[in-house]
This record gives sequence, structure tokens and C-alpha cells, in this order.
Amino acid sequence: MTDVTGMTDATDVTDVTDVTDATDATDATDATDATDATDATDATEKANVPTAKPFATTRASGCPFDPPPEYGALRAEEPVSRASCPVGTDAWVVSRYEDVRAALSDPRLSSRAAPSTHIVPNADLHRPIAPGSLLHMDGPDHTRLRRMLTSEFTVKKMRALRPFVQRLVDEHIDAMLAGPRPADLYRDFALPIPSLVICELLGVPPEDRDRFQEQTTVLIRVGSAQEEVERAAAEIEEFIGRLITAKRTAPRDDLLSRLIQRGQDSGRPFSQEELVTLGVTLLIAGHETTANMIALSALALFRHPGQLAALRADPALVTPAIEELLRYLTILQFGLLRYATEDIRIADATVRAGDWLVAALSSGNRDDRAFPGADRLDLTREAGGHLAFGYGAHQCLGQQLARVELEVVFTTLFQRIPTLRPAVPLEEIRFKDDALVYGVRALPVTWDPR
Ligand code: PIM
Repeated sequence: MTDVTGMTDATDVTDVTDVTDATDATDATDATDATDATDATDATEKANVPTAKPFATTRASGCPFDPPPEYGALRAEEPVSRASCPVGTDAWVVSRYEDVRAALSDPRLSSRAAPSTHIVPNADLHRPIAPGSLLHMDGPDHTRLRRMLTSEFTVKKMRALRPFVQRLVDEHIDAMLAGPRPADLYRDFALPIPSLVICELLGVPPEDRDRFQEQTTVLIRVGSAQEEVERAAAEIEEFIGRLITAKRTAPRDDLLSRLIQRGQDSGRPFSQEELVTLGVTLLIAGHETTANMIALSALALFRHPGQLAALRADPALVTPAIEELLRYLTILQFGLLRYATEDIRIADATVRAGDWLVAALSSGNRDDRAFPGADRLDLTREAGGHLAFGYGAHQCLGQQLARVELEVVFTTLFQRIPTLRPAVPLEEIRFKDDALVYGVRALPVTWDPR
């Protein structure tokens, strides 16, 4: 089943051995943990571990681009700390850049409950992994599935999409300019463009995008009611399921059709369930993050007018600018959850088998050791190597697509509408504080008519 926040019920999943690589001794730890919802059997309870503080999620007022202020102190004083998480379990929180990279590239840390389930009250951290659930798989099964997809997301293929993206960007700017002011840069520009791009890539009818966008909003909002999540998951799965069924008999030139074929060619055809889970994952991942990056980046640039002017004047600045915006904003705001299958050392902490760990991407990206003056947005900085796309085996598959979309947007938007600006003061802008992917709920903008 679709599991973005970890809230959906996976009791219908029977065939987990097929996709998890839980073939080793670590299974025993897992099974022990799973019997106790209060986590009293966590290995750390018995060991001498620091006291847990509440997991920090609240940004400082007036600082919508900065991670919660606690992270600065954690990086300085307690780089691997303990936090009590909204899910009801304690976890290690890794806050420095190098330690985040080390954690995310350590095969002893499983992604089984990723990406950010620690933040979801009442989520079941020990649910079986649905077949095809790329974000939650480990080891050789994950590698095999990911390899089936990498050829779809190469730099070359993504660059070939550029003219299509450019056309979409231009058309949406034309429509905004022809429409009333203020416009909502999120609704009228940032959201439709990546949505239409992923529709084209996957072979999803673009007229269905309003529905899947709404379902995605429910699925990635931490506070969504269980029934609401289940309904949204069922609907989006049914939608993708019908599409896949149609593509089985009438394949088209699109990713989902090719995936069906590739499974068959490999001698291990994908099940319908695997294809649906994978299709839903790609559909959600393919539009939600980029949409939020576009709108939040625009707002960050409005708030840094000198840098916006520099970007408008020098289109070559767009390449470093995008990496810097990715780093500075790190919209996967709650970090990535991992599960220790063995004892490991990170910095000076011992993480025991059975412990949970959060790799705090937004904190690592604000680490002065890796990015001097990290709290400053500096579009000329060489911010390559940032953690916004994660790191290690699960590092974002779609990152080149995101870069192409962001490049086209930020070499076009401010050139074509040089007077584009927010239509409301910052205090009136509402942010997605409660979503796995951070951003603005709306961004009213205006411009001088010509
Ligand atoms: N989107 C693109 N890459 C990853 C994502 C994502 C991750 C978690 C929740 C929602 C989207």
C-alpha cells in the first residue's frame, strides 16, 4: 500500500519476504521490538543513553527558511542526541553534515520506515513493507528495483525534456500575465509545471492532476485523519491501478509501460501491487517536492532582493543558485528515519541494534563545517554535495529532473516578469509546517502590467 507518512494500514500485505532484505539475524531484534508498542524493549532503555528531548519541529517566528533553532546547539554540543518523537518512540538525531552522510551511507541502517514516519503520531514503525515500496526497501532488493528505474532518469534523458518544460513554463507565465492580479504563484505556476512533467514522463493523463494533487496533499500532511489518508491512498492506488492495467494491454511510450516490459524481460514480471506502489511513489515524488521548491525558492529570492537581481542579470548563476536554494531550504524538513540492524558508532554515540535514528538533513545542510556561513543564502556558493536529495543508496532518483525543472523556471520567470513580487507581507504567508515536504500554502504575487 501507498505509505508516504507511514499512516496507511498494510495489514493486507502478505508477501513481505519478497521485497525486504530482512534475511539476516537482525530480524530477531525487529520481532522483539514489534511485540511492544511502547518500545520498552528498545536496547537503549537498558543502556546508558542521554535523556531524550522532544524532537524539534518548530521554526523560529519570522524565520520561515531556517530549521528549528535547537539544531544549532545540537550541532555544537550534542551532535548525536536523543529525541522523543511524535510517533511515540525515542530516536537518535544526527545533526552534523558528515555524520548525516555517514549514517545515510551505512548499510546497517535500514530504510524500512522511511522517510519521516517518526513525525507521525500513532504510525506503526514495524509495519511490513509493501512490495514495490522503493523508499522503504534495503539491500539487493532495493538495488534491483532501483536499477530498473535509473535508465529513466539519466542526465541525458532529463535534458531532453527541457524543451517540454520550457514550453510549460512559458505557457503558464502567459496565462498568469493574461489573468487577474494577484495570482497565486504556487497554484498557478509552481504546482502545475512539475505535475504536468511527471504526467508526461509516467504516461498519466494530465486532466487527472487536480485529483492526484489533492490526494498527495492529504497523504503527506502529518495531521491528516487516518480515514482521510486511507481514502486518499485507496483512490490514488485505484487510479494508477487502472492506468497500469490499460498499459499492460496497450503499452505507450512512457515510463510505466516500459517498466512493465522491463519486468517481463527480466524474467521476474512485476506484480500489479508492485507496479501500483511504484507508480504512486513516482507520481507523488515527481511533483510535490519540485512544486514546493519552486514557490519557496521564489519567496526566498524575494526576501533577498540583491541576490534576485544578480540572478536576473546573470542566467549563468542559475546552476549554483539552484544547489544553494536546495541546500538552504531543505524542504524534506523532518529528515530521514533509519533503523539500526546492528550496533554502530556514529561520532561518539553507540547506536544499538533496534534503535531508530533520524538523519537531520536540514541541520546537516546548515553545518558551518561543510558550508561556511551556512545560515546565509549565497547564490554564488558552490553548494554541491548538499543533503537536500538525501545521500547514499536512496539518494533522490529524480534529482536531475528536479534540476532541469528548477533551471528552466529560474532562468525564465524573473526575466519574463521582471517586476514580479509578493502581493502580501511575509506575515500573511502560510507555510506547510505540518507536511513532510515544506513550502508555502499559497504565494500571492503581483507585477507591473506592461
Ligand atoms: N519527493 C521527491 N523525492 C522524494 C519525495 C518525497 C519524499 C517524502 C514525502 C513526499 C515526497
